[in-house]
Amino acid sequence: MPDFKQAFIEFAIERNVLRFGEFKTKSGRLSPYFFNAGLFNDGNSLHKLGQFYAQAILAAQLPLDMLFGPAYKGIPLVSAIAIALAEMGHNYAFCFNRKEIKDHGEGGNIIGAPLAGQVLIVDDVITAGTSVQESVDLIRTASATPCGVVVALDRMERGRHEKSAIQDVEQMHHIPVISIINLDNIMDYLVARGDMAPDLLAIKRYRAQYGVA
Ligand code: OMP
Repeated sequence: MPDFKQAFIEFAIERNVLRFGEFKTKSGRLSPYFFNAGLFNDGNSLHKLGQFYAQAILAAQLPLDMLFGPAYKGIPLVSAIAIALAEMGHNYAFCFNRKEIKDHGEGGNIIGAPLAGQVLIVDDVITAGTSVQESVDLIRTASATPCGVVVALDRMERGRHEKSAIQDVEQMHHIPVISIINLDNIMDYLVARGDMAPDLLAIKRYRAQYGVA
């Protein structure tokens, strides 16, 4: 596993973002682990988080003009990522949407740079893949082109059908999904640690039910 992935897992555990136990996911699955990106909730954490995303984005070498962060969770994410990319010498425009319709002032539901060219969507986690559609629609409505999705964690689970949620997104929208880490990386980490066998076993069981290869 590349060093930055291991460092990211350790960082997420240290911040209580990645936890093991019993949790219910948005799609109703009972999961033995959960990744709560909202707990990267201080300046240092957000700074580091942006840097990890930026590394994953640069490593993927996507044809990219700008970044889009869907409200609400995508808003601090896209801001932190844009700053981290700029620190690394890549100054991209970014924007985010508002959920409420606004009919006065500047109007519109996009704040920041106008959506144009190849747009990378920023999100936290993909489980069953239900939340990407809205962003793709917003980008296409503005005559821009979604060029990919970047998430912190790919849980490597089935979507609505037999395929993985990520395969669904890739095939429906013809865009790649990249992640800082995936479930394989978390399992490799648990194996290497050796002191979390019950959690590893629970994840293996969960994966047999909901996972994809
Ligand atoms: P899907 O829209 O089903 O792909 O689920 C993704 C969303 O689930 C995320 O945006 C979170 O709101 C939430 N989630 C997590 O944040 N972390 C997890 O580990 C699992 C979930 C989830 O509920 O599936």
